[in-house]
Order: sequence, then structure tokens, then C-alpha cells
Amino acid sequence: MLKFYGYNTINSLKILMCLLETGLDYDFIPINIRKGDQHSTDFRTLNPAGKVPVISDEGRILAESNAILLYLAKKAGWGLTTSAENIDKINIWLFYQASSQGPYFGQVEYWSAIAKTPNADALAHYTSIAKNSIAYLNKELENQKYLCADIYSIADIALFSWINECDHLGLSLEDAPNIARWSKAIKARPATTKAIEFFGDKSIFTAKKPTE
Ligand SMILES: N[C@@H](CCC(=O)N[C@@H](CS)C(=O)NCC(=O)O)C(=O)O
Repeated sequence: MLKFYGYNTINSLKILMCLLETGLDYDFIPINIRKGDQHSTDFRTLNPAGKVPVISDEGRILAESNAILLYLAKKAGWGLTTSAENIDKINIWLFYQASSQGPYFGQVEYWSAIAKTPNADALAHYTSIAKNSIAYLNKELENQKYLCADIYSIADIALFSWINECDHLGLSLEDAPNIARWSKAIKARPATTKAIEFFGDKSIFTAKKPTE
């Protein structure tokens, strides 16, 4: 059985959304990163980087949420059998998310909600980059329902996870109506609703997975 090691985090949410969307069976194993479970010898054997999410399946161990998304989509035969052009688009979005959106939104979160010593310059700098990222995404969604034309895919899942935190980060979507529409459509999907509810609930430490 596929094992999914995760916690209530942006990157773990992506994996749960994809598992529920594809219907792949799995066991959920909570790794409480607030208590330091990610540093245990057992977990470091799976991911020496000491970060969630991780999956283990059929003798394969994968870290990095977007690499996991690609693995799961391929395993489930979901979305990757479309044209080469669409596969290129999905890859471009996954790399963009991991190298730009994720790190910059992460910095906004750090300087707005975590840093013990406030730094207005750092917050303004990263907020400005995050706003540019929002404008870019909004433009890309102007004439298409999802990031890869009209097909809901792992590209949408990857980008959605941080967009879903915009309120909490103080990033407005008022000037980004296409993102607002896209995000609303993704949130309305049963798999997304279940995944968000599951991680919003402390039962993740007792329940194995969302109830059917
Ligand atoms: N690029 C990685 C980022 C993973 C990551 O940063 N995970 C964080 C939670 S979102 C973590 O496990 N942090 C624990 C730590 O750094 O000690 C991915 O996409 O999976």
C-alpha cells in the first residue's frame, strides 16, 4: 500500500488533493514537524532532507511535492496522457511553482507571521514579488479554465495550495478575478474540500485518512 507521510502544510495538501482526486489508495502517516518528527532517524532514512511530504510505494521513495504529483498522476493515468504540448505546460508550471511561487510566498509568510524581528523591507520586497506572481497567474488564466487549457491537472493542484493562503498572507485577489474564479472552482471539487477539511482538523493524528 502506498504510504503518504505528511502534515498540515502547503506541500502536503497538494499530495492529499491528488490522492483524493485520482482515487489511489494510501495510508496516511502523520509526521508532526512542529514536534520535530521530521528529524527522527526513521524519517531521515526516507528523506535525508527532513521535510514532508514523502511517499513510499512499491519500493520507491519520493520526496519533493511536485515530483510526487508527477509520480501519482502517472501511476493513476491522470492527465499526463494528453498532448506533448500539455505535458510541457504542466512541467513548466511545476518548476515555476517550486522555484518561484513557493519560495516567494513562503517568504511573505515568514516576514508577515513568523519572524520574531519584523523587517518591513523584507516583507515589502517579497510581497511585491508575490503580487507580480499573482498578476502573472491571473493573466495566464484569462482565456482558459485551468492552467493547462480546460483540463484540471496537477499543475492546478501545485499552484492552488499557496493561492489558497492569500487571505492569511494579506495578499488580495481583488485585482485577480481569473484566479478568484479558478480557485473557487478548485475549492468546489469534492477532493479539495475533503483534503482541506482533513488538514484543518486535529483528527489527522488519529484518523488514517478522510472518511469516505
Ligand atoms: N520543496 C519541498 C518543500 C518541502 C518543505 O519545505 N516542507 C516543510 C513543510 S511545508 C517541512 O517539512 N519543514 C520541516 C523542516 O524544515 O524542519 C516540497 O515541495 O515538498
